Amino acid sequence: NNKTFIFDLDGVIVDTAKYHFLAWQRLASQLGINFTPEHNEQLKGVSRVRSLDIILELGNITASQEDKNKWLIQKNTEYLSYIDELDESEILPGVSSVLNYLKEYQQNIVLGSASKNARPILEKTGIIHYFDVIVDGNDVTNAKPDPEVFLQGAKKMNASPTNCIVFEDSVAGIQAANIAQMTSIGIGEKEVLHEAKFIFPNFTFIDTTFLDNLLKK
Ligand code: B16
Ligand code: MG
Repeated sequence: NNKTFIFDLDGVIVDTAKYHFLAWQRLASQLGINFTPEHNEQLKGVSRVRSLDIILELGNITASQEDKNKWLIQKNTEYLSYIDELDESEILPGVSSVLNYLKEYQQNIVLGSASKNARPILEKTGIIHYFDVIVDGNDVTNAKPDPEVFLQGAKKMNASPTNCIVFEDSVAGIQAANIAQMTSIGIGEKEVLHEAKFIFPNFTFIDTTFLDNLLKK
C-alpha cells in the first residue's frame, strides 16, 4: 500500500518565513513602505515576484521593470545570507519523526514548494535525502492556489492525486490541494486553514495512529 506525501517547505518543514520577512522589511523601509508582520501573512505561499507586487501596492508605488528586477535581486541576496546560516536545528518540531515514519513504511515523499531556494534549504537542514521528488518554484508556471506544483509531484511519482496527501501552512496551498483532489492537511491555525480536511497546530500533534489510518485508506 503506497501513498504519496507532499510537503510544502516554508512554514511546514522549516520556519523560513521569518527570514523572508526580514529581507522584505528592509526593502520596504528603504522604499518608505510600512511593512508589518500582519502584511507578511499575505505573502505566504506566494511567489517572489507576486510578493514584491503586493508590497509595492501597499505603498502605492508603481515602478519600472528594471527597478523591480533590482529589488528582487536585493531581497533574494539578503534572504540567501540568512539561509546560508541554516542548520538542522531549524527543522520545525515533529517533522523529522513524521519523515522517518513515512520512510520506514516506504511511502513516497515529495516536496511541493513555491520557493526557488528549496534545494539549498533542504541541503542545509540535512533532509534532502528523504525526498523522492522535488517540485519547486523553478518548475512551475502557475502559483498556488493553482494545483500545478502538487500535480507535477504526483505525476513524477506515477501516483493518482486521490492517493496523495498534502501538508500545507497557507490558505492558497490548501486550496491547491483540494482542487487537485488530494487530502489536505493544514499545519497552523484552525481559523485560517478551515478549508483543510484535517488541521494540526504542528507536526508533534500528528501521531502514528493518524498516519496509519491515512496509509490504510
Ligand atoms: P523564493 P512555500 C514560498 O514557499 C513562501 O511561502 C513564500 O513566502 C515565498 O515568497 C515563496 O516561497 C518564494 O520563495 O523567494 O525563495 O523563491 O511555502 O511554497 O514552500
Ligand atoms: Mg508554506
